[in-house]
Amino acid sequence: MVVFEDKLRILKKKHETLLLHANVPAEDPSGWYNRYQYPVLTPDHIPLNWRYDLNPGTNPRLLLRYGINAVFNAGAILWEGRYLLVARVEGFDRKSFFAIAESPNGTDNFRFWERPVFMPEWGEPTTNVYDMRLVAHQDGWIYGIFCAERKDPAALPGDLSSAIASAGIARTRDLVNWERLPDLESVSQQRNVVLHPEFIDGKYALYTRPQDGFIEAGNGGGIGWALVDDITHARVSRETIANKRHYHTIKELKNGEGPAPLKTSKGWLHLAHGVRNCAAGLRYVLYLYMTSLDEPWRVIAEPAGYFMAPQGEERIGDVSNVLFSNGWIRKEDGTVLIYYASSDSRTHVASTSEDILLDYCFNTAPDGMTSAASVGVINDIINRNSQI
Ligand code: M1P
Repeated sequence: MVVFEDKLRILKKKHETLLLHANVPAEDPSGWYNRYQYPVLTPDHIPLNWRYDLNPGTNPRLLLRYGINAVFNAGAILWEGRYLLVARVEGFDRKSFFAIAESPNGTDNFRFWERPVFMPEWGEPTTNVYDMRLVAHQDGWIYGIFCAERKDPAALPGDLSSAIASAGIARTRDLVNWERLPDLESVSQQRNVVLHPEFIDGKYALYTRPQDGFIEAGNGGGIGWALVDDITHARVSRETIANKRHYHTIKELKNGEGPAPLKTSKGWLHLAHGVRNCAAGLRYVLYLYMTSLDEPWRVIAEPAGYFMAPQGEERIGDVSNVLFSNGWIRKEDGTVLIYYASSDSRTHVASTSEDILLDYCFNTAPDGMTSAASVGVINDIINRNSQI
C-alpha cells in the first residue's frame, strides 16, 4: 500500500510539473518564426487516469494499463477565447484516436479534457482515424475532416497491410458532441482533405489529395480542389489540381494541404507538407503558398523550397525525418501559432505573424527548377546588396 501511494505521488508530481512547465521561444536565424523549445504535447501529457488503474485493490503495483505511443498531427482552433488542439493520440496498440487539449495561451500548459473524443462511426467501422483539420465554416458548424482508414476488402489472403484511406467528415457545435456525416465519396483514395472555410459559388469547397494507393500519390498530381453541393453527402465529382508536385523539388513524391488556409488582404495563405524520397527514406517538410482571394484554387505566390524542416531532436521518432502540420491559429493581433508534429511522435509550436508570412511568400523567389536558376537568385540578392 505504501509502495502504491509513493509511486502515485511521484507520478502525479512529475505529470503536474510537466503540464505547468513554461515554454520558451527561440528566434530562428531566418527571422520567419520562433520555434518554442519544448514540445506542447507528448505521451507524458496524457492524463494519468487514462493510462493507469488508480485503484490499489485492482492494481497494487500501479502498472500501466494502456500505453500511449505518440501525440501528434493536431488540428487547432481558437474557440471562444480558448486555444484548443485536437491531437492524434496513438496507443501502444497502434490505434489512433482524437483528444482535445486546452491551453490558456496556445504555447504551454496544455491539458487534456476529461475524456478522448467519442467519434461516431459511419458505414464499415474505421480501423484507424487520424489527422483532423478543424474548421469553423461560414455555415456556423465546426467541421472535423480526418483520415478514416480501413483494411482493403480486395487484399489478397496473407496481405495484412493493404488499406483504403478516405476522408471522414464530422461536425460539432461544442467540440464534445460530434455528428458523423458520410465519408467523402471519391474515385481515388483520399488523405489530407481540408474544408475551405467559406462557401464558393454557394458550395462547400475541399482541398483534396487524390492518391492511387494507400501510401503512393501515384498519378494524383498534388493538392486538389473540388466543390461539393451537399456536405451531408459529400462527393468529389470534378477535381482539379491546385498545387502541383514537381520533379526535383521538396514535393516531388507527394504533398498535402495542412490546416485550412487563412484569409488575408493579399490572398489565402496556405501551409502544406511536401515529401521527397532519399536514401534515408521519405523526408517531410513544410512549405507555404498563396492563392487568389477570388479564386482560392489559383496559386499566386509560392516560395521555393521549405519553410520548416525537421531539426535536431525533431528528426528522430517513430517515422523519422518528418514535419507535419494540420493546425494553426491566427490571433487578433496577427500572431500566427503553427502547431507541427515531429517524426510522428510529438507536437510542437512555432510563432510568427501574418505580416512576416506574407512578406516571406511574396518576397522569396519561386523555384526556378534548375541549379542555374538558384544561382541567379543568389546573384540577384548580391547585386541588390552591392547597390546599398
Ligand atoms: O508518416 C508521415 C505522415 O504520413 C501520412 O501523410 P501523407 O499521406 O501525406 O503521406 C499520414 O499518415 C500522416 O499522419 C503522417 O504524419
